[in-house]
Amino acid sequence: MKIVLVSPVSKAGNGGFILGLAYISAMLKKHGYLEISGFDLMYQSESDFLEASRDADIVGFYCTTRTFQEVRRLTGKVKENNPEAFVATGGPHPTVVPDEVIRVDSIDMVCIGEGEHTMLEVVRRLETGHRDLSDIPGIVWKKNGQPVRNRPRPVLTDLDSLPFPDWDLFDRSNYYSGLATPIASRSCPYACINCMPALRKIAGPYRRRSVENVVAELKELKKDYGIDHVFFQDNDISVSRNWLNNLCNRLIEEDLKIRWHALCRVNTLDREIIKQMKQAGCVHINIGAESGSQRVIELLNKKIDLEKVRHVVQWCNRERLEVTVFFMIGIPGETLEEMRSTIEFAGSLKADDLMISVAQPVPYTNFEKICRNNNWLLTDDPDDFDTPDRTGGMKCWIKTDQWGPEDIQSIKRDTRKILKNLGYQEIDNKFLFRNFDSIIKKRGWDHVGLMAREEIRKFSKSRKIRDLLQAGYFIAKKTMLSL
Ligand code: B12
Ligand code: SF4
Repeated sequence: MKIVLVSPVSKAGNGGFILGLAYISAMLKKHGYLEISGFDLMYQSESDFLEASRDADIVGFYCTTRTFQEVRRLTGKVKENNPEAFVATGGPHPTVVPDEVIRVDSIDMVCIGEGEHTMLEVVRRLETGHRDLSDIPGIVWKKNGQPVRNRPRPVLTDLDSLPFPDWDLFDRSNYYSGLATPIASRSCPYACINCMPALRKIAGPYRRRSVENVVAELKELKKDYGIDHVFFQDNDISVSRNWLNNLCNRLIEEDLKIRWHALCRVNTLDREIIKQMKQAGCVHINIGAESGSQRVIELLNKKIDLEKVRHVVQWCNRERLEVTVFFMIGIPGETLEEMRSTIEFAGSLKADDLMISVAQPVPYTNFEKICRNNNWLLTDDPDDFDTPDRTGGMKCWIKTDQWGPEDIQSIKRDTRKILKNLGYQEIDNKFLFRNFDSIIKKRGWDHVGLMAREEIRKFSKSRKIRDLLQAGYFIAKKTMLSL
């Protein structure tokens, strides 16, 4: 069976190694299906992909809400060239709205949720020459042109039973060399309104791999790919302090000399675990504070304490562990005064960098529901979200009774002024670095040089003028900050 797996690009561009497809590829290869090629259209050309699909038996698309229009267009092209190809889709968008996705003429099947076992069963069936998929759980497919929804697939409870992702699926030279992006868990047990229930629908209930399984993957990455830097893709690596503690202990014992980054929630962190993370090779954590007002944190159902955010930043500074803190403004129910207090709180922290974004009404979240019920949404097109405005920042897409996009724009202008006065420097109109020196002190110049080199390499591979211009801008900013 010739199988092509592809990730299309959205208007705003994509990033990162597509883990979902790499997991599917690993499962298929484990069972003897070796003729698999992967295309990440952020870096690989559409014509090469279409050429490879010409004689493919199966073409599988990774699809997010933002890439759905591209998936629609490209599935059409695949069928035009190769009407016999079986076109499957999966990922966040098909999982949330399978019935909408299956309506596309050129799509034969939608996978709901995890795809490793589903895809294996589908490939095995198609190999026999039969196209009746009635008994395969977790899909919506077309029987004589009509959509049929099969029974749901039970969620995978033992993540350790999966093979490690296929790191050779995409041309690795397109991503940061020496860096890998594994994931130790799926989903998240919390229920913040800006994220849930969409995430639970997409990723299922929270599950994680065993420490031993994660360590085994890291060892393999080091041995087979020379990886010395890992960025965990988990929504939150610190859900269980105990698990994190065990991971750190094992990494210290193994002395793998792998530096790592991770996203954490502050509620489970303390001084001891931060110290241990540093000893275990952790160089950077991202934490979400979201607001400088405890009342707004309650509105978000974030379940953290603002004072804890301050402590975590202090502990990280003491351990020389880089820390980025995420904030949002423009939350339904928030006052303009509270947005200003967020800026003040952010500025008062001694974090290495801050990311202050405009909250976005992501589809199928409670946040979106509140806005919809109050008629506060200014767009119905999710493609608008996160799309940079003329200044490169994010736009506000809601108008409540108290404030709207103009007010947010004016707060954004004030934010830049306030933080720049406090010594923050801006990069890519997004991140505000308190003091780039602090990062250099914590990591060393070689890292900054590496970041710039990798950026040039990554963008120079792209054939799009827009990407090259963006790269020029990005590199200039980075260089300015590092000199
Ligand atoms: C890591 C991550 C990233 C990484 C890497 C993304 C990537 N392309 O892999 C980075 C940081 C780059 C990133 C960026 C973005 N992300 Co993101 N990201 C995640 C995160 C935390 C984990 C994804 C993951 O790797 N999961 C593990 C793998 C194994 O699961 P999976 O990808 O879902 O794949 C499985 C199934 O979906 C299915 N499947 C997937 N593809 C296919 C294809 C076929 C044919 C089949 C049969 C099955 C199948 O099988 C896979 C294996 O079980 C998720 C949240 C989550 N799920 O926990 C958000 C998430 C996917 N991201 C999201 C968003 C919005 C974005 C951004 C748009 C954010 C932004 N503002 O720029 C960008 C877009 C980038 C892109 N390429 O799409 C949303 C998507 C929402 C939606 N409805 O589309 C999510 C769900 C988060 C959320 N809170 O809503 N992201
Ligand atoms: S915002 Fe983060 S902590 Fe909250 S539910 Fe989503 S992933 Fe979990």
